Amino acid sequence: MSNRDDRRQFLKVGSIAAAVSVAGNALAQDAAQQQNQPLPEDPKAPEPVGQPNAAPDLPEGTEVEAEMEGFSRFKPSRGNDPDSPYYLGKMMPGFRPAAAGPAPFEAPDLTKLPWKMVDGVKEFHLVPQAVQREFLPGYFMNVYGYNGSMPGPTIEVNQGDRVRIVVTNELPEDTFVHWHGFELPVQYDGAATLTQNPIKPGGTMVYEFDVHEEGTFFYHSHVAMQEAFGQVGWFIVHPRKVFNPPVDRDFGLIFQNFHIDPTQTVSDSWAMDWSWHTINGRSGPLTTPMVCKHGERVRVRLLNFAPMQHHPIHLHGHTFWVTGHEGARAPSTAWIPRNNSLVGVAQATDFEFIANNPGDWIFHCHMIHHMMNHMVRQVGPRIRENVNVDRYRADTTTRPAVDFTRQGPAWDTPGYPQKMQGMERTMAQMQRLWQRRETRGMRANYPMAVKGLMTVMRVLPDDLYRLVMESDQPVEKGAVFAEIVRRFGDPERYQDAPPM
Ligand SMILES: [Cu+2]
Repeated sequence: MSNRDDRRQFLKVGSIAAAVSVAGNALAQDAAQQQNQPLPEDPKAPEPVGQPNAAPDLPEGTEVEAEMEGFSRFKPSRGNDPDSPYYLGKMMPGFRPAAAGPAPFEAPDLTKLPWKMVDGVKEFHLVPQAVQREFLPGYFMNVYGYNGSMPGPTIEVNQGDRVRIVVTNELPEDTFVHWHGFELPVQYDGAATLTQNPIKPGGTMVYEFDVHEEGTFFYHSHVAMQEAFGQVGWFIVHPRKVFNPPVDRDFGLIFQNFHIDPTQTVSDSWAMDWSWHTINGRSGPLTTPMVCKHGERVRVRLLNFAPMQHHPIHLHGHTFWVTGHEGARAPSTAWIPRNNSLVGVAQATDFEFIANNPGDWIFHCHMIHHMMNHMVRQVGPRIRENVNVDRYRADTTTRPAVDFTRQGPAWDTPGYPQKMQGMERTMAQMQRLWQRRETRGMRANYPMAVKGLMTVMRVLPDDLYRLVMESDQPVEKGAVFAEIVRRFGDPERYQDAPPM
């Protein structure tokens, strides 16, 4: 039996389990045993990893089902009826029971702001300051942030908490902090001198309020130029009652744009054009992938904190539900299924989906100019001395040949205003990309694909998730990808990645 026939067999078993309301686990295990077949061989493919041939399975002791009304959490599927609550997995719960509380919020590449309980109040210390942020390996930019980070560290609280945020200004100029979206006493709104006096350099202000809301909020400076320099951070409020259906993962991504001229490290906030793009303060491929398990329910909260650019946000290989915005959780009757959703400036959107399609899926802004850095006319050959693009455009027959060996001066493709070839990276910079656990087993040339406002959602079968995220076993580049092709794709058409 081929790998695909095995899967069909498994999924058939899964649907019977759902139909007769039997806990799917025992049947799924039977299916896993049936699947224990030899794999097609590919001499170039990395060795099998994890538990080769492992079939998708429900975790031990779970009460959730593998399939509901024609929608499977283990394979791409739509469901039988758009009016069903389980169409496209709309109300399908994750593995994590609601009783376990909300899934911890995770913003890749950002830390959380610590707090201590003082007289029944959660007290945070927030320090606006000039910081250096490594956008790409070796590219350190001078930006504004909080507590050494840009964006600032995440404030994470529960609905009903009272919070006290002690803000001590280490910027060389006045600042204000606005708690975006909170219905709080006006004196703490941080709306510059409309509501308070400036926090002077070295000065401190205490903000204190009850949080009766729940949802996706953020804090930011209320000085426009400081916002353009990066002063923003998450302020996540978990609901008293876990949102239904519960999720297993709760990721957060802050999208920002900066105009930083070549050889400069400081953003030009006057520019109407933007040359550097960051997700949680990193540009692709330094954006750290989000990693989840096959079959989980995943939430991604996405904040657009660009000065003036909107972002059509696209996830490959899945269809997500838009379950809320920065205002509030939307009632499920208002959810919309999409695979691309526009997030405007200072808006946040919550996406939820069942990760039913294993693989490394790109998650990105679909604006062409945001898919790589320096997609602007101020950068590249056009502004270099004695270089005029028009001479290449005038006559295509005499256009100099492109040097695809990538050596010598002709390496700069004539006629292209940008360095379309990608960025040159040193071995140390490449190692920086691969040092992250989250990238283990991805294709060797994945960094060429992930640029600007791009990151990756990795959907890994349980055994591969444990291999990548929890074990110290070495994992060859491409091994996890190859294994997923073996199990879920067409191994006979497997393509090996050239080593970088
Ligand atoms: Cu964009």
